Order: sequence, then C-alpha cells, then structure tokens
Amino acid sequence: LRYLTAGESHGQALVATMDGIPAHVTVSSDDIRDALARRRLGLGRGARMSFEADEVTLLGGFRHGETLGSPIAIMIANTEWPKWQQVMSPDAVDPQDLEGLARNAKLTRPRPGHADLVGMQKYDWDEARPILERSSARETAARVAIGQVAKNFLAQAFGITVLSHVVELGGIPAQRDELPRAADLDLIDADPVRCFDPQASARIQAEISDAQHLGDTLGGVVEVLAWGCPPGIGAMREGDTRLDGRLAGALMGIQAIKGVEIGDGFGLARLRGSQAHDQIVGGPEGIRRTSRRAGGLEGGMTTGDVLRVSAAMKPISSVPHPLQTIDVATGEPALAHHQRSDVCAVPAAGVVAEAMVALVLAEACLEKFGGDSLAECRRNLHGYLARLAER
Ligand code: EPS
Repeated sequence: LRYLTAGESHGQALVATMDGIPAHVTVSSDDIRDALARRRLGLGRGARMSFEADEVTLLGGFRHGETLGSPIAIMIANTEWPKWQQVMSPDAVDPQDLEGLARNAKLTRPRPGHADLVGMQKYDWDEARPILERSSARETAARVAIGQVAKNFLAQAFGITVLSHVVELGGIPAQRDELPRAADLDLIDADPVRCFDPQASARIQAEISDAQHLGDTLGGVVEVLAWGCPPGIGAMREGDTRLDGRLAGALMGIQAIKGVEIGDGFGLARLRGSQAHDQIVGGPEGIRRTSRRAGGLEGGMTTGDVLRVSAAMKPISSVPHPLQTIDVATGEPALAHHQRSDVCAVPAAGVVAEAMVALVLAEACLEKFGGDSLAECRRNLHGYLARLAER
C-alpha cells in the first residue's frame, strides 16, 4: 500500500492518492464526507471549522460505489479558496493584485513549537507562510479520506473495526476500565470531547472553556482500538516489519504528536515481569490472554486480542496568549504571530489517529492476506484461520 497527499492549508484543495487497495471494496462519497465531518468534531476547535467546508470528489479508482483495484485519488476542495486565490496562487501574480491584502502580510514572527522557524531556515524562505501552509494539520483531512477507504477494506475483508476515544485532555484522565467497542462509537462521537467517561468529559469541557478564556491551548491523549485483528499481523523478522514500530511511526507522523504508547506502554516499564505480562490460558473458546497490558501485540505481531495504542498530542502551538519569539526581519525580540486558533484539537486527533492505524493495518493485512479482490483477501484469511484451528 502506498499513499501520498498534496495541497496547502489555504490552497484550492487537498489531494490524496493511494495504490494497492484491492477491487470490490464498497466506498461512497458519503463515507468519506462522514469521516471528514468526524474530524471536525470536538469542543475547542477554532472559527475556521465553522466557516470552511470540505468538498469531496472521488477522482479515480472507484466505479459504481466500489474500488476498482486501481490507484485511488480523492480531492478535498476548500470552500474558502476564493479568499486566498491571489495569496496562494500557484502561478505568478501581478504584485499590484497583492497590494494591501492583509492576508499576504509577511509572517516574520515564528511561533515557538510550530514548524515555522526551522522550516524557514531549511527551505530558505524569509517568512513562515510557505512553511505553515503545508505543516498545518489541515493536511490530516487528506489522510482521513484515504484512511476511510482503508477502514472499509479492513471491515469488509477481515471484520476489523477501528475506533478512538479521548483518554486524557488538559491533564484530566478518563476512566479506562472498560474498552469501548465499535457499537459505542456513536456515543463517543456525540460527546463534546469524544470521551467515553461522562464524568471526565464534564471536567474536560470545563477545562477547555477555562483555557479558552485565558487565551491558552491544551493537549491530551487519544487511544485507538482495533477489534477483530487475527493473530499474526505484522512480523518479528526485522525492526521495520514489527507492527508496533510501524504504528508508532504512523502516529508520530501526525502533526503535534509527541508520544506513542502500545498498550500500557511506559507503565509496563515500572512493573516487575511477574506483573507486566498477559498470561496465556486455553479453554473451550481457544487460546486467550488473561489481561490486555501488551496492547494486543507481542513480538511485533497482533495476538488476536484487541489492538490498543495511544498517542499524546502537545497543546496547539498557535497560542492566543502570545509567546516570546524573534522577528526574523529585524532580529529583534517580538511576540509570535497569531490570528486565531483552536484551543484544542485532541478529539479530532483521535479521528486522524484512527485513519493512520487503519492505513498501517491495511498494509500489514495485505502483506499477510494479500489479494487483488476482496473475495481473494477473505479467502486467504479463512484459509489461515482454518489452519490455526487445526493446530
Ligand atoms: C491549523 C490552524 C488552523 C486550523 C487548521 C490547522 O487554521 P488557521 O490558522 O487558518 O485558523 O483551523 O485546521 C484546519 C483547517 C483543519 O481542517 O483541520 C494549524 O496550524 O495546523
């Protein structure tokens, strides 16, 4: 599975292409639209979420509601484009057309924590616009779009469902005793902060309002669960075949993610071996583990239990309460540029994290049960499961 996205935050559109998804996966424009609408959920998103819309076009790889097995291309047009046509014009623009345009003012006061400063140094720009247009988390819309195709494939070929929930926000942890299932997703999405614990949700909502009031931003932790993974997805052969490493890389590749845990992650490091591992028992329903600390991964392969991985997002680095920086035009101390920002995008990050986990799982499942059509993938899974049952 290969994929790539292109497009700038205030450009005409984002485009995602993906190659390697088998034929006959049912996908509709509405599936993609619904996924993109979920990415806009959550208390704490900024004004841009309300006035801008994602306009989806399936450009290639689909026919009559199914994938063709050919490369997929999805376009997400930005309804705000008319306002940015001059500032973000791909072709050269008459300088007179840019005169007096506030949007075109040079952004010379880079935001600490953002890609602004290093990007300007690395790509040789004298202002941050060319950097922030691409480093912006707006790009995650494109990944969510192709992630939805991966999700449909996983569900239809293998019965794997991927969901996420917020497990901590603004330092407030949620109860994590009960793991949500696919059937709980509507409930999670209906919660203003996509949290499965109503008590924690109420406290988190108050914390977001408080941060907003003070001109501050918040980070948090999301957990992604994949139910229905058969044992043996991924491989122990090499570091780069281990599914845990691939999941961590994919999740760390989401803007603002600073940490990833597989299962109990860092918590396991604090336990003794006798307490840390999921013990194996047999029984009429087959082999199972007595606990879920390893997050459904042993030796870089799925165990057959629920896959559990979490990602930590730092607070949004466009902080309304301005941070100390320098003006690169003068070298003088200054306050970082700021127009508007989300107070927090942790609930949305969960939806993006689902997409990334789905893309990694789809790729690893294709390595194990690969085929050119949905039926071929299913047959390969069933053959493997039948052999497992014989043993
Ligand atoms: C983003 C900053 C905000 C977000 C944007 C990502 O945009 P602006 O600075 O133009 O207000 O709204 O996210 C989206 C537009 C989106 O669709 O998620 C950033 O700096 O990453």
